[in-house]
Amino acid sequence: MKQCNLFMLLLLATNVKTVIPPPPCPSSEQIRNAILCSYIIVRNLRPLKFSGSLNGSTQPVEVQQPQEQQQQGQQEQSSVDHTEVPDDKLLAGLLPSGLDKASCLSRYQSSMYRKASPFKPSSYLLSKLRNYEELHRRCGPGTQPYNEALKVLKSRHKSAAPTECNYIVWISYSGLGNRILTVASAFLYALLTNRVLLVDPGTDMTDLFCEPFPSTSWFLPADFPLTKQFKSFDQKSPQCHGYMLKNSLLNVSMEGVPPYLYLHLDHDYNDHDKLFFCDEDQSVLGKVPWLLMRTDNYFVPSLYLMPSFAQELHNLFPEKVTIFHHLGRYLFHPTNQVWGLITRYYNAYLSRADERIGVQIRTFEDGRGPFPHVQEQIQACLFKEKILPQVSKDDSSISSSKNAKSIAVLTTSLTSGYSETLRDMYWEHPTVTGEVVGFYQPSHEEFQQSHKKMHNRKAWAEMYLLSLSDTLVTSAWSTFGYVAQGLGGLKPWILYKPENKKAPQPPCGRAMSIEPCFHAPPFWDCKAKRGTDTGKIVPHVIHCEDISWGLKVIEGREEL
Ligand SMILES: Nc1nc2c(ncn2[C@@H]2O[C@H](COP(=O)(O)OP(=O)(O)OP(=O)(O)O)[C@@H](O)[C@H]2O)c(=O)[nH]1
Ligand SMILES: [Mg+2]
Repeated sequence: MKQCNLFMLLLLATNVKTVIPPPPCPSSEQIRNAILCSYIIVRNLRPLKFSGSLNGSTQPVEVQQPQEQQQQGQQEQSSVDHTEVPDDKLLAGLLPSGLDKASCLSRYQSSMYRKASPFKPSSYLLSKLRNYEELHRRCGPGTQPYNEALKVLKSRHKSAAPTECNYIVWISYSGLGNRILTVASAFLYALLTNRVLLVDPGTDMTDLFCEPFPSTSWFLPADFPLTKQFKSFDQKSPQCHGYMLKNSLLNVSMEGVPPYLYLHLDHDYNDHDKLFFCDEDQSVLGKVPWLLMRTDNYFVPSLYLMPSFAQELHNLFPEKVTIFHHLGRYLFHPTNQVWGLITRYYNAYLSRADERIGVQIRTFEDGRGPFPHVQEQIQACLFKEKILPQVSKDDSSISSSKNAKSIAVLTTSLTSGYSETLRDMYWEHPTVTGEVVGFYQPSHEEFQQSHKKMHNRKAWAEMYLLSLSDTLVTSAWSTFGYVAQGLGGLKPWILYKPENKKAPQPPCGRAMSIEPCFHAPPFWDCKAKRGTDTGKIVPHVIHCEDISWGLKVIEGREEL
């Protein structure tokens, strides 16, 4: 009980105004049946936006060609005006060679648009990725081990025979930013547990992303026997991991394991679902051939708190903050349609500027923007942090020379009002320093429309374009912004979430690291079997800047 009170105090001290009080603490004999003091946050009560197709009819589209020609193809002659084009197509060895160029131009052209990353992947990560590619080739769809594992899945026996290859199936779900972060989390989990990641294509995953692994597919085949059930899986499903634990249908000492389990790691998950993050439960999960995961969370920070994974994570990512940065650049290559959106926009509006500033504006207010307090906040941040030059009141005194430094500001937002106001300000008044500032916003979609192909293509293109900035400003709580900062390796200025329709003070603050925030982590000490503040266990996993109860990875000072 004391722990609960302590934790309650802690959360109150974090200035979270909209938490629902925790359930009463369980007595000690309830041990694994309850986890103390977890909180359902109000953000989690917002309606879910489901974007995946569950009719099982989507076919993987991209077929890998066996060997690429190493010569520079015609289509690689980009008009990008970069004098410093880094000749590092494989991103310091992160990308495998041998994938077809023409069917996925972005993969080997990204280095023409991005500055070389200041972070180098470790040689251990590179060898782990090459081994994973080999595993995926050996066990991927259509292979003998895959067909054998399917037989085990279909047998529906209570106790599954061990399979040569084990799988983690990612179920398509949630907004695009969330999907990118959760695929990366599931892939890291696959690396750590020697599983093969298969991606449910949903309605549009094949339209947005190229195949990342050579000579195989990461997309779940259309005839996968459980696809039609994805939609109905929930916390009450008999195959749900948390449900089985709650009803004592699964434990460490059990001889047999089921052929598949559904992992409910969605923001509304309960204390039993959260036991996924305990080593003891992982030892049971390790024996299950098929794991099907639905999540809208970047759950990597909590993997760091698990002794069984911590050392391996440290070996893979000696620079701890680079997990999503490296995995994101490795996995997510825009398809040619999306790459066209990115490169045409970049070449037309951004490439010639001396400096590129990305401003991502995402509001979580009721009603449509633009909101005056958000406009005020954006301007306050841009000027206070000297991200943009001030404008002069004296319109006649300063005129820009032809060779003045040019700044291109790329804004992304569902509404157009914010950037229009800024653009007008810089048209009507000169800057005090003589620089010229242009504002560009690729789209204003008004509201999320995840069922539309072009809407999602634009969202992906905009996240990518933001990641090409020199300086980045993002909005608190937004996974859209996290993707841009992670891919770009940029520590953004975060526009804090306004409360009560007032511009917050300060308006923004610098992120501690380029890693995304895990919005709904568990607060449970698996070993002591009691509630704990998981943001205080190790120096490199702490609470996020934008969500006080969230967790994120920072560099931290102490080594493992
Ligand atoms: N094109 C475009 N779409 C946006 C923008 N902001 C939000 N959206 C749409 O709304 C979705 C929001 O989901 P996410 O990508 O997860 O972004 P988020 O900011 O974390 O928003 P929530 O998940 O709803 O909390 C995006 O995927 C897009 O479909 C924007 O600036 N440009
Ligand atoms: Mg999101």
